Amino acid sequence: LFDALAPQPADTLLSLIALHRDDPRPHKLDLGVGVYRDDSGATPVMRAVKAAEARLLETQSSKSYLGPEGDIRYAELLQPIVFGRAVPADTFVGVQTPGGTGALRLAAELINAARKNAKGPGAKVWLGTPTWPNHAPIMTAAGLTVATYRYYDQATQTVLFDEMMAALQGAAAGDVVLLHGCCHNPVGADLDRSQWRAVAEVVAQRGLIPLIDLAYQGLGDGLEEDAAGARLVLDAAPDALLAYSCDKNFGLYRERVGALYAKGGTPARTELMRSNILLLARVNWSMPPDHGAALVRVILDDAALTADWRAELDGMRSRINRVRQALAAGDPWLAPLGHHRGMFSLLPLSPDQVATLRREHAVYMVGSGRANLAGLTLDTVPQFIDAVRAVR
Ligand code: PLP
Ligand code: TYF
Repeated sequence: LFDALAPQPADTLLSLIALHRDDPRPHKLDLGVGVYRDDSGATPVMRAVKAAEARLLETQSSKSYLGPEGDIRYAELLQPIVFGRAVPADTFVGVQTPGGTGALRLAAELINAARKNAKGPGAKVWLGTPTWPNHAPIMTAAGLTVATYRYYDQATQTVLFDEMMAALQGAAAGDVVLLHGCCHNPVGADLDRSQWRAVAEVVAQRGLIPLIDLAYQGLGDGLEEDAAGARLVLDAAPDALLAYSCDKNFGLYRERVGALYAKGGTPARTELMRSNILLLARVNWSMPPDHGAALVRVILDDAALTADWRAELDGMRSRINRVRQALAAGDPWLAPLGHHRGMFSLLPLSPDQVATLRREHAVYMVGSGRANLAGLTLDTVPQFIDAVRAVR
């Protein structure tokens, strides 16, 4: 049977981890996989997470099953951070998921379940390109059809907002539009406030369903600022989905901490979404892994731990933005990076140039030209600028 399988390429982002690890050159720079790094190149466990782990070890009295929705209090405590307020239980469903990836998959399967019953066309998922390489495979694995528009021009480093709007204006009612909430991966360029307003308007007018991927809240301009665009769209759309990840802003990566929020236009529809989300969670993972979400719950349930988490997150964001400004000031070619936010920027480099950077300069970036700027420090910025100048 299994001889019939088609060979599949490895995940190019995750393969970079091993390539960098096995490079003996001491001056090597890792701008590959999207994890935060501090000034010493480490991806530390956050202080509040360590404290919450100690508390959990002391106080957790059972590891008995929860349910397909996971830790309910966790999903409730995240609401003010994501939405700016507690959202009404009769029109919002929130469940814990294995990472933002699990939330995306669950969202896609919910859409597909509805699409199959509706028996019409529709429920095409619109992706702006380039996007996170897992987006399209997750959507198609769940049975959905993907359509694309150009979001960003790599050569000129500009957001192609007119092309995006044209695509959304041409989309059919019931089509899904996947939006990066903030800190676009891989390009780094987000929509500004007036562009978010225009997207919210067209989503409402055309009856589109937003699927917002919010995986880097707090790493751009701040927790509130980074959710502002998503909130505009959520307010405008009667039905919407939001796939959330705590893996970057709580530094929990391998613990796999996410949430899916679904907004239904009516209580009846919301209840349908809820029961289907729970069924789909059950057939995929039964219930999500507990530990990481329990840590987030412990932190958000405690004012002092929350304050410390926010302070450390502020420090992480400031560090990334200092590196950005140093790059932007260090070479006119890198000036657009000053306007980008989050860990990533997509540089106008060819795969050959990226390969040369790796081979001759020990600079590890994704072949697309994506750089994780958290892999730099103010001390290594000049080394990076010199290497990039050498291959240009
Ligand atoms: N969405 C985007 C844009 C991402 O970059 C990531 C990164 O991993 C995810 C979703 C998934 O996050 P998680 O690691 O929580 O599954
Ligand atoms: O884009 C990145 O680097 C992060 C991490 O299959 C990641 O989002 C990359 C690939 C993957 C899972 C996470």
